[in-house]
Amino acid sequence: MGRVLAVIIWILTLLSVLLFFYGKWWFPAAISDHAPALDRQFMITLVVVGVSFTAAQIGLGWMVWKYRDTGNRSDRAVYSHGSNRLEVLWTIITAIIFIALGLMGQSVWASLRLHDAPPGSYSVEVVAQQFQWNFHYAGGDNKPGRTDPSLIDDSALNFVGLDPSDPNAADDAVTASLVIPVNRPVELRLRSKDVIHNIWVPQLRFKQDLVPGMEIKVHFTANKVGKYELACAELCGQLHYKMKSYMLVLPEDEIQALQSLPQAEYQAKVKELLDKYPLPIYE
Ligand SMILES: [Cu+2]
Repeated sequence: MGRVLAVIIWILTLLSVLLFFYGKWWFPAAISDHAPALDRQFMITLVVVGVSFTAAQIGLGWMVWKYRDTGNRSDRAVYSHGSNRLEVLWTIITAIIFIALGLMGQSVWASLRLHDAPPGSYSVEVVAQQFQWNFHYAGGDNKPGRTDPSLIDDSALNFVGLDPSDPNAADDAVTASLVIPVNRPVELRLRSKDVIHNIWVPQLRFKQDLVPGMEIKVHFTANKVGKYELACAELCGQLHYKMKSYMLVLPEDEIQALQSLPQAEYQAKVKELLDKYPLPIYE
């Protein structure tokens, strides 16, 4: 029985490792400037963890094989205290590996979150709520209108609390889809009206919480025109599944044309563009 169990453990290990080489259900093709660095880091982590996993499972199978019940009554089990020296050694090795992986990955993470967005970035305010996304654009003047939480009125469709008396607000638009230019840094100012939400576009290799009471600034550059699915990746309530939207990455001239439109036409144009661009095909 011991031998059979050992062989099953080894076969299961081999099959689970092979699944990673099979390549299906893997990441969709990336569309952001930081994605190659992030994917490289992910691959290094996967290889390190994969090698440790395989080694641990081979060792487990070997133990099951070696110490199986041979029917020999004199073969009694003995209690072992283990080896303190070995335990200290593998704890230190594990700590070094994980701290090193963390240090290697932090530069990409920090470049998107801790540094200011480059000048000339396209800025969008993102206001999440149960259960919809609101994307607030500054319009042709590039100055977002003043917002005030006390002016938020969902029944009047003022989801972000835009102040109509502010002249900068006159050309602003708020839509349920994220529309950004291609090959230009984009800054998102992330806020939430109620609970923690999370903005995620798999192709961007980008995922970030939106936390009530905080304005979190992040920035990235998308480099491929198209339509992509955008989801809330934080279980935020009963209708969490409804927080699905789209991100449109547009050529600069389409963005400029869009920016000059008043709110109602802006909405209609975004709808038209959403129909124009197909979703990427997942292999
Ligand atoms: Cu949500």
